[in-house]
Amino acid sequence: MKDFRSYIQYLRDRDDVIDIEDEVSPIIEIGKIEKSYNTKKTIFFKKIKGYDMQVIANIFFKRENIAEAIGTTKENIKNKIIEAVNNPLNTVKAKNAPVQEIVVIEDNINPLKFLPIPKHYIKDDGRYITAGVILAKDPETGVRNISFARMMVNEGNKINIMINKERHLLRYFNKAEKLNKPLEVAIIFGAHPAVWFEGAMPDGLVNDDMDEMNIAAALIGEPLGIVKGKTVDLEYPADAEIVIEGRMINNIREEEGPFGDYSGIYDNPPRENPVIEISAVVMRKDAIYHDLLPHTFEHFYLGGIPRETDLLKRVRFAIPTVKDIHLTTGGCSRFHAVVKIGKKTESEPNHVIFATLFPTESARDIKVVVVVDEDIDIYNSFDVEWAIATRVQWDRDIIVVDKMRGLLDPSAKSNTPQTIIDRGEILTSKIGIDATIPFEKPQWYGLYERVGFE
Ligand SMILES: Cc1cc2nc3c(=O)[nH]c(=O)nc-3n(C[C@H](O)[C@H](O)[C@H](O)COP(=O)(O)O)c2cc1C
Ligand SMILES: [Mn+2]
Repeated sequence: MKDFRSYIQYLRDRDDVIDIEDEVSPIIEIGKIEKSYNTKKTIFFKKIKGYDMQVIANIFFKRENIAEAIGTTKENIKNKIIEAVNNPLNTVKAKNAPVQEIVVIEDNINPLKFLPIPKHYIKDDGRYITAGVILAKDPETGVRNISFARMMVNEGNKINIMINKERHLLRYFNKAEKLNKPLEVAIIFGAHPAVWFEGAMPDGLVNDDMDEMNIAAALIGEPLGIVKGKTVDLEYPADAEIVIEGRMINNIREEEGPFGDYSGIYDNPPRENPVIEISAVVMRKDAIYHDLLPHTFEHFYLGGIPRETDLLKRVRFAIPTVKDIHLTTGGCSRFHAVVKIGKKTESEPNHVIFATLFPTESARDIKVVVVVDEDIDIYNSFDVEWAIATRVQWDRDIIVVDKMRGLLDPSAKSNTPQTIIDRGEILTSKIGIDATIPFEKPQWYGLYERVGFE
């Protein structure tokens, strides 16, 4: 896979793409159609009302698509990510830069004039960029970060960006503010899908001193071709579709939200968030706009698979008999973890529960950990529930832990009304379920024997 376009062609060749020929409005209509193909197809919108530009969405609607974008199989995806993090590659100056075929630099650029940025859900605060990834450099070290954040685009050249406290991007911006310098950013659409996926890597899996462009190159499997920005000191993928160049302005915060978010609820109440001032928009002549509908399986996989990888690495380090971890889509790939172990001693399930809940960015929102034996398919919710039904006694097989840190779950409690607004300490309780067969009475084993034909 060479770039974004060859990836789309690859999806087309195996009939993973549906073309929408009818004219579609970027306001609400587009989101409704995206929702209807949630787990089914990549969607190519050919005619967008009021725009010349076409739109693609839902490219990662199944796990295989992510695996193939980074040159591996669904089964090996976590190993491939760990390998890339441990063995970054590099970037090189590209020979040509299709992304800069068109360059728009003007006063008060309004991207809504040419980019069909959607309003997805009815109560969203406005029109949001959801699939652009943000490239920035650490103002002190120059290390490059790629990340996702929702960005609301108003008329004019200002964008409101929502960044949580744990984010590398916010650390960079805080450093820049201390140095009295704006933080330059490049918002990238339609780079190689491995670059897109890398943008979803959370703190802990990737540390803020690791260069994420080099990790993206390792996921692609070859050096990543880059070109220097027209108005910023940043080099972005030369084969991308569109890039918005700009800077995060010091000491300004503006109200943003509500926004229909990851967990399928509106992120409310509105909060004060940083502002990006746009300095240029560059694009291909026939650029395709890339969109993502929040609270779809694509969103879950992007958020969940890097976190599963981080958790697997950490939990297996503590308890080597751990085989795999799944963050289930029913729990938005964030709230419910299922861990498969090849249990050797009776203490392991409880150790696994505590190790999985160890409070890192990847574990922060987990509320349920189910530990199962090796015969259970952790990607099959029927099988997991069957293990719970036939192997759990609720008076002995659960652990409840109170006063842990949460964030995305609306039922989590805040200490004060202000903590909801400033995203301070939001508390949640968590449960661990040991759904493994107990060792204590070996003579019971016959009780747990599965039916079969051999
Ligand atoms: C589609 C998508 C949208 C996201 N939106 C936001 C967001 O609006 N704000 C935020 O803080 N994190 C958001 N995240 C999570 C982080 O951006 C993501 O974990 C990222 O890797 C963190 O990057 P950083 O720590 O390098 O800044 C989003 C993730 C995905 C996949
Ligand atoms: Mn990062």
